[in-house]
Amino acid sequence: MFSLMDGFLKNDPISLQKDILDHVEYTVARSRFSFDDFEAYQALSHSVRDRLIERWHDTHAYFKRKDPKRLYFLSLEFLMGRSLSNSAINLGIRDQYADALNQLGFEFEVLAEQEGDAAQGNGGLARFSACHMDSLATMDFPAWGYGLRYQYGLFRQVILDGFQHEQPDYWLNFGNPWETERIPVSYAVKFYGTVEEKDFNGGKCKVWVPGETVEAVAYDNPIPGYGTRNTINLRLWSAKPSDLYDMESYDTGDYINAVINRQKAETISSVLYPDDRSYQGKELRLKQQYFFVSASVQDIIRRFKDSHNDFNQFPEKVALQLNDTHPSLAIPEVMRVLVDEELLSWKQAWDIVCKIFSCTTHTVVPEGLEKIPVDLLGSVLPRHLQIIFDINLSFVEELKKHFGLDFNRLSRMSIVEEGAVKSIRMANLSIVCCHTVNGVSRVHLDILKTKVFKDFYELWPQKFHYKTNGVTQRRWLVVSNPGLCGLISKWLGTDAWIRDMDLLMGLRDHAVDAELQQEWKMVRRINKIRLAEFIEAMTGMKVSPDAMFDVQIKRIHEYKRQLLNILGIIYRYDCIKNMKESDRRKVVPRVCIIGGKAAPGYKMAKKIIKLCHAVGETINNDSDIGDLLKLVFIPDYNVSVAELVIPGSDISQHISTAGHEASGTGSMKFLMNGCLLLATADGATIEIIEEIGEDNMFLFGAKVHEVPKLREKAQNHGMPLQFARALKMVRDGYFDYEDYFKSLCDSIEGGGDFYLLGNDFASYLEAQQAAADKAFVDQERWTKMSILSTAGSGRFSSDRTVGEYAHQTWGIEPCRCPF
Ligand code: 26M
Repeated sequence: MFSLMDGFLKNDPISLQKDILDHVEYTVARSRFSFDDFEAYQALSHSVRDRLIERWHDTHAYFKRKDPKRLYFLSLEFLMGRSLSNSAINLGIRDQYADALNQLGFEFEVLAEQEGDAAQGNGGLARFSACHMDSLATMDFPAWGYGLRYQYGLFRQVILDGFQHEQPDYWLNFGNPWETERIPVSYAVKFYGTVEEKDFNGGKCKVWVPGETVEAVAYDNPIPGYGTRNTINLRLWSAKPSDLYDMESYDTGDYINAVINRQKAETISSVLYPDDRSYQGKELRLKQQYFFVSASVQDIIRRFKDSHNDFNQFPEKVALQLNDTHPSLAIPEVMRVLVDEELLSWKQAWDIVCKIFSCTTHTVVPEGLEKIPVDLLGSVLPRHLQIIFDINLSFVEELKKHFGLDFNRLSRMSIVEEGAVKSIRMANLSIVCCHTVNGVSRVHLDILKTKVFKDFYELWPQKFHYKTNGVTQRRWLVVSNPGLCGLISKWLGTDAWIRDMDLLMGLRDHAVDAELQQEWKMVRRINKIRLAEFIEAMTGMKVSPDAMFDVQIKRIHEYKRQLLNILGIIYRYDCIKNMKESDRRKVVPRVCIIGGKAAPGYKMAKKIIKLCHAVGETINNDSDIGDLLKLVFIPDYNVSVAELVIPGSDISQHISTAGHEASGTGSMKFLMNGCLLLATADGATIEIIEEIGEDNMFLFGAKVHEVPKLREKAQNHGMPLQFARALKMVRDGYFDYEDYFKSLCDSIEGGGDFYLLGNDFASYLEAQQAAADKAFVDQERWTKMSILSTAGSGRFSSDRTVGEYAHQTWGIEPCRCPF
């Protein structure tokens, strides 16, 4: 007897083959006797997608029946990367697909390479969203993700003559098999216009008469959990012209212009803003924020009203998580809908708002906090500005009661910033309205409490918490490093660690086992060979897998100190050049690998990229140096590049000036993959040290509490000699472009060395030479450190982070759909 609960699709190789061929013929519209790798990829992903859809329907039917409290995760950025391998693995049918494909003459891995990255985000914050979606699904939490469906993702980086150029990422060009357009799920989103007061029920009510209306259409992306049937939804909104739009132009007969104007609505979801604070206060960015927030809030309230009729139950059924302040307009939007449309009293609505919102902040510096000019907000969202003013009015009254007439404090804490440009402080709005504000590492919370949000901490200490970031081992080990993954499961005797990372601790018992060490080295070497091949394909450079692969991949930023790395490389180059032949033989050969994008408007970051190329050009072509030192810049760093580079790295650098990296998550991916860390005690690294011990990594540099004093000293003291020498080579044009690099050098020498490169240089070199070079020569010790790194990485799974959020912040429980 056939049962609906079985699902319709079978997963044996014959059924999978038939399924793929059907998609070749009917979805891709190619002959099943003749199709290429890309067409095979398309057919394969549609076949996987069918299976996702089944589980997704079952999951949502189950959630609807059980009606648990749901979490809604709102983020302007999701950096998902590729979906094929991840989905097939999470569904538990990757190997069956590989078999089926083999018989058709294709290789799963080759087809997986055909997929482009979904790069709907910038960096850490956006990967945070992606990892959290994977963990939420895997841990059976009833959750939804909401975001914006950009037509152009993060720009592509193209390097010409060593300079970064940006090109648009038109990622939808070849179609996106992972999404489903939901034409019926669409909402009108209003902008501009005026707010009118109308008589209502013997009182007054506000009516917003918009000047523009845009339609938000849902695109759903299934997110499968690992080892569970649960498959949750990431709903991204796309802007379409509204039917209500611009009727006047039609009436006046200007048909062509009316149609052209309609198309302008689509620009709202056209492009992702690169992470650059100078973009603050831009109208399009504000419209993007409100567009996705308004559609999401309407959708959430519609779903609630489907099965409830009393808004007092709203906080028992709904938790809204704001990823940084970017979606914080959701707060006045919920107030507006509840008061103006659902006709709740202000007090009722406010009580609800105070119970449902929580946020995570990813920022360390106060200058990084988002502000929106009052004039702009008042023009684009006139009703929301009123609501924010009203919230602020009550808040300032509360402040006066608490602190008395301390005007300095009041003006610092007010949601409205007075000044040349009167602005709304989105962080203040979030703190006032959220029940919980989370930092992303322990030291980050300290910085929030003592610096960035000190005033707020003194008022509401109970609101401030931290959940140290984590990353998902499904993508960062299972998908990207199958070799190591198999080895871990073999030695632990189980693959249960894929859902319970603490089990990795079991590897500690085998860290010095000669057999494991041998196998570990072998797997790592294969990954290095794969990376060397990739480097050759991308840059034309041949590098030897015998050398130490020393990697720094992340966004280019002054505080992340890629410049410290490059100056260290220059120093090493200079040393090797001046060495006697007998000493050269003792040098550990190194391949230094740097990758990362600079925000298009960030001049210093772009100069750092050029410097990296200029130094590489000199070193790589110096016959005195040969294979002893190479410097490679990997262009267009993204998620899938990271998946390839991380497993093949020996050492990775996380060398931000202490107190500047809120958490850092790249380090966690390297750690899981058994790559040793060369790092400062900043962000989450401080907690990594506690897990694996100082002996198993290369730690250097000033500590967080030492930085302020050292900064004063840096103004007055000279640089260490080796540092001055490396810098002088840049200044004097050893690598050419001396005029172009002048401001880079000045930022250190003339500018007070804000990021303390000079101060940390000596201990950086020591960590590189005395520790890393020495340890690498002793491969037994190195491999032990590598195994202990993986063994100690369990705490940095996003499963742990999400579990903490669920329990401590959101108040949600797992809701596991039966298989
Ligand atoms: C701002 C204005 C206009 C356009 C874009 C932005 C913007 C976009 C992204 C600003 C910041 C953005 O991301 C910040 C970020 O990624 N922060 C990082 O978050 C990680 C996850 O918590 C942390 O590990 C990093 O330490 C933190 O730098």
